[in-house]
Amino acid sequence: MAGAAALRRAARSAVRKLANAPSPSRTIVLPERLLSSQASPEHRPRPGVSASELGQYPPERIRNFSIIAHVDHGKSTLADRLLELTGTIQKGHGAQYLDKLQVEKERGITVKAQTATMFYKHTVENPDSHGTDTSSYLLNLIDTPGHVDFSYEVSRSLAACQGALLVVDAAQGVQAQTIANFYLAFESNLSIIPVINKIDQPTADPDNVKAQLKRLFDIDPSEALLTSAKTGQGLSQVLPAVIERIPCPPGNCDSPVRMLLLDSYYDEYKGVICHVAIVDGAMRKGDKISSAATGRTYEVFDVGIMHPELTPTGVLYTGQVGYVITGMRSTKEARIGDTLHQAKTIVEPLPVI
Ligand SMILES: Nc1nc2c(ncn2[C@@H]2O[C@H](COP(=O)(O)OP(=O)(O)OP(=O)(O)O)[C@@H](O)[C@H]2O)c(=O)[nH]1
Ligand SMILES: [Mg+2]
Repeated sequence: MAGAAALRRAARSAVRKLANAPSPSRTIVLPERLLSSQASPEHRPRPGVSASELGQYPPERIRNFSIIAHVDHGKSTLADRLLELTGTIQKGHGAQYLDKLQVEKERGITVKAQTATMFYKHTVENPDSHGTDTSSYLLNLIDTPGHVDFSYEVSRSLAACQGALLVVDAAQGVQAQTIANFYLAFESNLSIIPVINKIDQPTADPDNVKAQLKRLFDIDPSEALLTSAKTGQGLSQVLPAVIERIPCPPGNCDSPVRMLLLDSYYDEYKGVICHVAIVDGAMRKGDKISSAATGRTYEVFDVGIMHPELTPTGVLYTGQVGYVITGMRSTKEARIGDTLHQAKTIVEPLPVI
């Protein structure tokens, strides 16, 4: 059995090795044509979610989680099913919805992490009233690539999360990137929910996978969820587990705004779009924000959530993950891991990712 101290030592050493290894994700250059996303009708923006609606989700009602796994174990398919289950997308859209890039559609693999915000009603039994209580939650899901070349995408996604679904193919079992990604999540102190997927396959052996998870990661077999993202079996347990087992984001709602810049891309019409996680405070359209890395100041022209496309809200509150459009002219100004903060305010930069 891997004891907690031994596990932590192994995780540290694995994460150090990953950090020192030349990162192919930073050196691989994909042709521009393959990196473009095509806006199909279902990928076009939807009507906005109002600021007052978003204000109903304080940190206690928010969960931020990644889906991590070895390549092809079913992360993006599971993400699709969760988006369908919450009504964020319609059923029957075909290939993996969050694999938006041309290269992902052509090759059937994920190369870029994608965030999507979902609204979900969670019902629990109330022993006092002998009835049930239902509360609404805002869930931010980040689908990550499983291929080793893109592991940097996983590390930076985890920086915006408090938990992760560790998906393992029920027939293949634990593989190289299962181990590497488990260590990344473990070292980031995330709550890890094991999900044994593809249980519909004739060669599925969930008991063997449970034994592997126990032996390698000291995960209690009873914690594993058994799912088939293909048939839908077991999926109804996933979001209740996310709410019950993953902590809400920490952060101070009353402090000046401080946010982590997770990713950026250039849109022909809107300019630079930054993905951010709000750590403290709130950011509103019209606010002035500064970059801790460059010292430059920008005005917030648009802000919103990925629901699952750009959906303006006019504001993002503590613990929420979304996008911001400022006057940045080039993605070179948007440094991944930078702390963006309220202009003319001195803040402590967030830990480097
Ligand atoms: N039989 C079966 N096939 C599945 C299931 N979930 C996913 N698949 C299939 O497995 C293949 C890979 O699925 P993806 O969702 O793209 O896997 P992924 O983990 O996102 O892959 P990368 O992002 O490239 O690492 C696809 O052909 C899916 O249709 C499942 O529960 N059962
Ligand atoms: Mg994928």
